[in-house]
Amino acid sequence: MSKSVNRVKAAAEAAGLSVEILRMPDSTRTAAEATAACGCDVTQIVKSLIFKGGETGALKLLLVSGANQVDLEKAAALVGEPLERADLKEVRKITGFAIGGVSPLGHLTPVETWMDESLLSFETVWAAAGAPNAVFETTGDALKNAAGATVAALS
Ligand code: 5CA
Repeated sequence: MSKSVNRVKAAAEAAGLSVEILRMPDSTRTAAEATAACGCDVTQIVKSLIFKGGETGALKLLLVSGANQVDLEKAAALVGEPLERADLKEVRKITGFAIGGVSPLGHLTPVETWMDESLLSFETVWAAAGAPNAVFETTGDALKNAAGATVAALS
């Protein structure tokens, strides 16, 4: 396993979350690709989107369903500052993951994390595990706890 996938595994274990990380034969880089590879509904895919605070420059992780877009006004109100997309290099530097493999867990530097409430409504969800073909299945509630995420209406 790659270093970044191992980091996800270790972070899950440290948080008491038992996961099996699957390396898929096909790409899981996008929500659509992950849907096909996991054989689930696109709503069950967890998008791990990194934004940057317009005032503090701090990165924020927003977890939303593969079927939803982040509502930037709602998210900014919750976070307390305007948000913009973080650039690729910064995502890599802070999380240690490349776009398409950004996991909700195991970042090099802790990132404040928010989860859209819709992710709690599915029996299970699928999240990226540190590489563009690595995923794990869990429940929304377990993911929220392991990621230390604050649940809110983000979409
Ligand atoms: N592995 C899948 C889900 S299991 C995954 O990572 N999906 S994702 O939605 O969380 O990550 C892909 C997202 O990265 C896209 O939704 C897109 O918003 C973002 N992205 C793609 N290219 C760039 C880019 N050049 N800069 C910043 N973000 C990007």
